[in-house]
Amino acid sequence: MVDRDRQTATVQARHVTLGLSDDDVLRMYHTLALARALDERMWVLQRAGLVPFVISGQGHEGAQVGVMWATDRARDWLVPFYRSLAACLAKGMSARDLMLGLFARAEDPSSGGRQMPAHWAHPRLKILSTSSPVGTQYLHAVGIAYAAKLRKTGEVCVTSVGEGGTSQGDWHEAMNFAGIHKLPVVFMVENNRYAISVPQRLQMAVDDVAVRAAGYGFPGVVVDGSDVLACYEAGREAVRRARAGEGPTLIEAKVERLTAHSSEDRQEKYRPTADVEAARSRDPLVVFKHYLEQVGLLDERRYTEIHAQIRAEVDDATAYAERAPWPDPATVTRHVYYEG
Ligand SMILES: Cc1ncc(C[n+]2csc(CCOP(=O)(O)OP(=O)(O)O)c2C)c(N)n1
Repeated sequence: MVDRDRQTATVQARHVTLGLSDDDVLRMYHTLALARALDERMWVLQRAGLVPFVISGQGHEGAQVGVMWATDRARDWLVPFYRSLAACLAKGMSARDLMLGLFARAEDPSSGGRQMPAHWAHPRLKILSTSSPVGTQYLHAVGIAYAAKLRKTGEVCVTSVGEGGTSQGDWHEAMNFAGIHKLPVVFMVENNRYAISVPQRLQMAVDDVAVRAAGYGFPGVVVDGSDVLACYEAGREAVRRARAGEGPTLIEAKVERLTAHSSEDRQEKYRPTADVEAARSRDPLVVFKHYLEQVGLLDERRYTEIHAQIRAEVDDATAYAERAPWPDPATVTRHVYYEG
């Protein structure tokens, strides 16, 4: 009993030591679990033929929520990529916002239903629209961070990419420029070891993407992406450095891709079953749930309550988006061709 109490106290010290309240970690859990539930619903909708395409953030939620929690979510910027569903939720997008994008409805804040699903954006929440070529978001983020520095706004910009995207020239250019100018940007790499079917060893000759940061003159850290608190801690230090004018940090979160690359992919064709099963044991949602249980913040009653709430939120978002009006075909060229 004494040992158990001691163990509980040590574990509890973790989020408290990090300066997070009980309410903070419960809200973080809610965000992770909501992201997962929305993502799972999206697959069901796709398989039912109601939406065209899904690309998943399952397995990446811990890294995204951890790092986003370390930002000033009203003041700072996010330049997401297609797996950033949980980061967008953490930044303030709603379940309805995300579903409206999937159903390509006029009210979709990302693009008014004009972009592919998972091209998240929300101008009012300072979430920038993304392009489809992987890695380009790093350049956009650097542009925002450069503007913030010139204008002395104190804003920080967070962006993220998969490890495969770090092979792109854009990625290296962004890293170089940000290092030279000590820009207030937090670079994340969500390393799930696969770029569609290509394993990491065929994408790069190093084990950790993070080591490359040294070549651009700023720190790179590796963090366990299944541990939301470790990601928060890394994010907090990166945001502190950025805000203090010390420049960028590269956070490489080792995450798992719990699904196929997208709804167009069958990972059984190239990924050993044992690998997929091992990935499940590093599911950030399960790891975080276990932590909250250990510190006495989550019991069966509260778990049921949270998940019932989430279920209702996902049902509402689905029904709302499905009923929402389509964009007017007469506006199909808006934001595509000059209209002046
Ligand atoms: C420049 C470019 N090349 C190829 C593609 C096709 N593509 C889309 S996602 C992807 C894999 C990217 O892998 P990674 O960056 O590791 O991210 P992950 O999907 O694993 O999260 C590829 C090759 C693209 N969108 N853009």
